[in-house]
Amino acid sequence: MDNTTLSWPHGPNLRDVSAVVHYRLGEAPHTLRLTEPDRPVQGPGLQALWRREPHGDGYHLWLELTASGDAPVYLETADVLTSPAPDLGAPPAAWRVYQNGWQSWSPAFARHLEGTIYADPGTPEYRAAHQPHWEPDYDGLISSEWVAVLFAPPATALLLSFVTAKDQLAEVRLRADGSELTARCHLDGVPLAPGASLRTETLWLEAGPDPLRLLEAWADGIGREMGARVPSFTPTGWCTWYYFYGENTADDVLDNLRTIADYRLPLDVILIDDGYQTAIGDWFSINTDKFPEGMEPVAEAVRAAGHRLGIWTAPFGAAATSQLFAAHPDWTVRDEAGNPVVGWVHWGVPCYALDCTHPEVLAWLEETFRRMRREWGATFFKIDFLFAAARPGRRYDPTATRAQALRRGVEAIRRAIGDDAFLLGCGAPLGPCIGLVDGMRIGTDVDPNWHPIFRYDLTAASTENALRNSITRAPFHNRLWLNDPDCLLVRQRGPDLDLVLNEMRTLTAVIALLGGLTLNSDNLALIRPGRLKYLRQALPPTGIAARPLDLFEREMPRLLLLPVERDWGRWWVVGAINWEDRTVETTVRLADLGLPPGRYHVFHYWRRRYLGVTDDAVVLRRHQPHETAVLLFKPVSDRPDLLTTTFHVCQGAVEVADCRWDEAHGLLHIALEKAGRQSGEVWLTVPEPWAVVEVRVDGDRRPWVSPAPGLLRVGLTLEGRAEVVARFRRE
Ligand code: 9PG
Repeated sequence: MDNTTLSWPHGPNLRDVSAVVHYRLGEAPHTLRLTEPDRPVQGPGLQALWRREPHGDGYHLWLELTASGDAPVYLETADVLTSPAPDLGAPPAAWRVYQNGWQSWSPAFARHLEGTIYADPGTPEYRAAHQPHWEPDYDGLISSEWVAVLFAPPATALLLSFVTAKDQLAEVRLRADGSELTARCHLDGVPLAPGASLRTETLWLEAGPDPLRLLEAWADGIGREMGARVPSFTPTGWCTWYYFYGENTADDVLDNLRTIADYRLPLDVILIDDGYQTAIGDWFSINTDKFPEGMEPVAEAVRAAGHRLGIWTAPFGAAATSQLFAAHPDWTVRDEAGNPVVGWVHWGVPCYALDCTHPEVLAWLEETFRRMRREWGATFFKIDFLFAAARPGRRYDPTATRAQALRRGVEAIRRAIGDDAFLLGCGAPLGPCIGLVDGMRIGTDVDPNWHPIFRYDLTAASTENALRNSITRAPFHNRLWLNDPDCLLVRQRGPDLDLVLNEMRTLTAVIALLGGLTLNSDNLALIRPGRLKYLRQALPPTGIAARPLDLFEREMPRLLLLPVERDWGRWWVVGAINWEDRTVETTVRLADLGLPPGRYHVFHYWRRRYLGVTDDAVVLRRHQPHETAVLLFKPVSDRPDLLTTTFHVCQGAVEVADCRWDEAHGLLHIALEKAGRQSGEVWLTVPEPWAVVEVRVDGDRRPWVSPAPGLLRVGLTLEGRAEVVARFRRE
């Protein structure tokens, strides 16, 4: 093997691999190309070393750069790998490329190089928010942030991924015509002083037959390298945004707080989202039309009711109309002409990007968050529009990259809130936040509509867009942080919600199967109480994400699998999603699920229907538009056993504390445990020669029904704990 080929025993091969550094010395642009690892190459004023180490079955690659002259060099980009597209045994047109978006709301999915749903709205706003490296040569370029997986069916996959992300933004670029594959670190023109050295982020290159496993391995790897924070407890809560959209008053919050108590809803965090402040940046200037007595009494009530107080901010912005900007016009990132750089336009108001390399900005950030914790008792912080801190421009510290500037800002917030507060990133560039945030929004906003009002923008608020990213980024959960799929809406259809029952159940099911943060955002004070049963079926989160099995087959994955294993049993919960606007027939095969061969009971959760036993496949003849069929697969047992409960979408994963079979006495003991109050059913399978004698709930005999031979069902109201004991005899 010569130095410019990277290969794996069973393929693929990367030929003509080199590394390239673009930099300036004075005004003159220079390009340095390296074709051999571990041999220094000298350019005008810059020495470069391309490093390669074996890692797993693959490689780690990075560059070490040293300013070797007597003047600083200005570093633009460092390609730790560039080559023609590799030979994956199939032409690029047949490939699926996992394309990860830049920030929380940016699209992520395994893009089909031909016939894709990907659309680039091409507007300046879209570029500012989603295309951090946009340049005029973007046509025909696929750019993926930090990680890409190239997959040629049936079984050739190549992972190109950065396993460090603190110092430089990094992307994998692929030309759709196959002419170029590049893994690039962005150095943003920072100066390297004479004698100084710098290293790029580390690229991990790996190949294998299973692209989903490679993506999961990357998430494990970068999480480990960057010290990901993965709390063991997954937050639940209620958020003001998706009903009130900022118009909520203090009384609205207090009404919802009371309703949560009255209905005994197991929701912890009360998140006061956007709208309480008079302007972005003026976080202690409370809008007294909405909060007449300020934030304190509301905060006090939230805490007194035993909830965690959550506060939304967009900490790296200063509205053009804010007191903050008026007082500190010098705190913003500047463009070449010296004008403040707009981070984003917030509901019509331009917000300038704060310069997080400025010591006064960092001190102000710390003071702001310390005060929120101290004065309001907030312990949950949703920090939004974080990409503003990484907007291109001039900064106080000219040696800081965009990634470093962003990270310094988030670090200041983490210092201020303490280690025990929950920090939720939103609108956040993903890589530099790893190790600092506890949770991360990984998709666009949910919305009362299924389809976005403006189609062809995969980041437009809509239930469909939010769910897509939550599914395609499911492998990040518990590896980079806890995923936040955005809020669950269960209110009845009407002027405030356009989701039909199947769509609302899909939102509920997917959020429940993905096991991440679970916040409701209805006006609970007005909701029809009957709708709360859906919310309860998603609570609490399991903490574990289902795997999107067909991630690399479909741009909108349809198949989620959550394996559950307890010492008293093992089962699989499947979410089969119909994204089509029409009824389809769907076949779910055991082989596609990777289940061990055997016979399985199948339960159709939302329809509360037992589908019988299969050793092969389940066919859903009328899989309705936007319906998620939640199917339970439970191995057939030769003695009475628990089939399922209807208290949670994951069917036993959270509410069944124990399940014991006492063969000698023919007794099945089931201990149920769940916060709140909820009615539901427990379903049991009763194989021959057993027959049920009686069922008791907390000692009292209960009626039961047999919906099919060999099956029985008992209804009960679960308040905290219940014990179900069924007695059987041999016939
Ligand atoms: C508050 C909201 C909520 C929501 C966040 C974020 O104009 N835009 O492109 C745009 C994108 C996202 C967005 C608002 C506007 O939503 O995701 O949960 O906190 O801010 O303003």
